[in-house]
Amino acid sequence: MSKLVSLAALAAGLAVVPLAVAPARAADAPAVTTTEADAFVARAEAAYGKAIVEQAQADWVYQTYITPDTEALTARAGAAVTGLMVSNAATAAKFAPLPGLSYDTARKLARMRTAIVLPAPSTPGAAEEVATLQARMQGVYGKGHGTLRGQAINGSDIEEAMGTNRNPAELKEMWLTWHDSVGKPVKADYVRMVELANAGARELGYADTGALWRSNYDMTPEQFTALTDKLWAEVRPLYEQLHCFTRMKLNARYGDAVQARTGPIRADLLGNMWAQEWGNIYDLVAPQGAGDLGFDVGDLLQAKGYDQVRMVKAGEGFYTSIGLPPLPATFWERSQITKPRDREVVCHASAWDLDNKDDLRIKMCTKINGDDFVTIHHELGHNYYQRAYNKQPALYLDGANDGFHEAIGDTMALSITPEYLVQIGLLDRAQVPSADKDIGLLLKQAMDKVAFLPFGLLIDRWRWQVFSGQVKPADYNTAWTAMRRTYQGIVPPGERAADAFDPGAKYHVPAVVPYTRYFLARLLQFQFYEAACKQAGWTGPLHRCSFYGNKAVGEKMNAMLAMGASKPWPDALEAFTGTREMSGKAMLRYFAPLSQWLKTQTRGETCGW
Ligand code: X8Z
Ligand code: ZN
Repeated sequence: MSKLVSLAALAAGLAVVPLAVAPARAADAPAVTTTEADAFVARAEAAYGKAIVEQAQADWVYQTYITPDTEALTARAGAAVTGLMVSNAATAAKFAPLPGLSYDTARKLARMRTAIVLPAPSTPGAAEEVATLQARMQGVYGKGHGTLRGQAINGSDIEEAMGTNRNPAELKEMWLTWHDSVGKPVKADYVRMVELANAGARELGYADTGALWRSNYDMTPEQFTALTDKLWAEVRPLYEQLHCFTRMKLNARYGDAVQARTGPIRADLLGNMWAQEWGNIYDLVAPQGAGDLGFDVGDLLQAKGYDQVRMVKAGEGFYTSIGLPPLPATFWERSQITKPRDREVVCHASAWDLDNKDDLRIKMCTKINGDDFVTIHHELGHNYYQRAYNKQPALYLDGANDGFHEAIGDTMALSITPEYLVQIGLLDRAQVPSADKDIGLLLKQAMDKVAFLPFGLLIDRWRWQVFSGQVKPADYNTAWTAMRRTYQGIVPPGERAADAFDPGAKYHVPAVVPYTRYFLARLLQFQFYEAACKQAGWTGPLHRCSFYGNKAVGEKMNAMLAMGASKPWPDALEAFTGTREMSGKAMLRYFAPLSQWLKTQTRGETCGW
């Protein structure tokens, strides 16, 4: 046997060499053993577990108290994690092709390479620069304002106002001022971030950062792109029906001068700053008779005197009803549930586990409305996932894939049926909509769930092209606007300046959070929900099913969650649903009656755009 060369120096991050993806070992490559691989993984994993806790602590303080100092602290912690991950990834690539590796060592080596969101090249200072750019962009977003009737309005208030305001001139003002004041200022930082991240991704053997992101799904990046194409093709016809119907109703409400009967929809009329979910304008599209649901969750919460903490308690109540333990006392002491009045924070909702054990928290600027009631369930889904896998080793402290992580809370929220609202005392039994209101209930859900699909897809489609260089900085905004039109069939409410950077006005772009996860989650949540309802023995219309209180479902769900990222995601999917395929079919089954109905409603319309 040839001389064995220890890779300890590499593992410690002292040397990083550019590598091809999973390179075949050259004949003259230094010999390494599986024992060394095991030892490297153990060391790397311990260092990683420690670094992510330090980063989470710094980032929590930053996001709940934005100052120049906390920005510097989080950037420093972020740079340390990036440096460590990039160096580990480079070393992992050397070990990866070694024959005879144990299952876990091989999987952890692979994860060390693929589970990096924002890489940096190994040049001195690069990790610091990337982390600084990310923190600064996120801060600009967090502190962002638009205007309404000429008055400054902050991010969480403008988000709410976009849902309730029905004045086209004011909606346009809010849309344009938000996009101009939040998006535009981060463009230069974004361009630089792309440059550095790509240099980092290339050192690791990936074509660009987009390919790196697509590599984290237990398949090749090309297979993943094809999978998202397949999924979108399944659900796209349903989206087009909903678009057609909604446009018809907006035209009837606002007239041709504001919204034409054909072509794309004006982006600010859909009840959401990004036109990503349209449930807030349900009142504008509700069908006569069948459409009056007789209640609104936000109104119910207000009427019963709920405050924000009580809303979160109700969310926790769903999880405990299916047999999961209550949240720890520290959750209530340490979470940010309402917007602090005396400092700048990142209001965009998120869920945290500060110690990778049980220091679970959410960070929200909760409003007492139906949207945030759903968001609470969404965030707690992250927390219960984190808790379920907290016995896993550090490199498996993650969802089966990122779409799973985003889908769990939404699966629970699909159980917020009228009957469930009666059970928790929010709705009177006499107010439960009768079966002839089913179309209305489905349409309300579709306005949120179906409307979201192309948005969930296009953010990363745009970023994939940006990272690959197919879209150059000078064309960032025109490409974005073109994709918004192609996928969603929407247009900005006014001219966009040459230096506009509209993608920067959506949280996940400046914060550099991949977004395809939400597209996957939109489909997965219907797979999980359908499976849960089946396990619960539900035989009625799917959208009326609530698995509230069902401990068997809770146990089976938690078993899937407890796997963390230890197995390829099809194993986790199979454990709960019995299938290994992600699919849009469950969602289509849920909305099948609505799809039929939309067809009759839009007969004679020129659908499409
Ligand atoms: O960002 C989120 C969560 C935090 S992971 C509130 N969501 C996406 C968004 O708001 O754009 C949930 C739905 C989609
Ligand atoms: Zn989430």
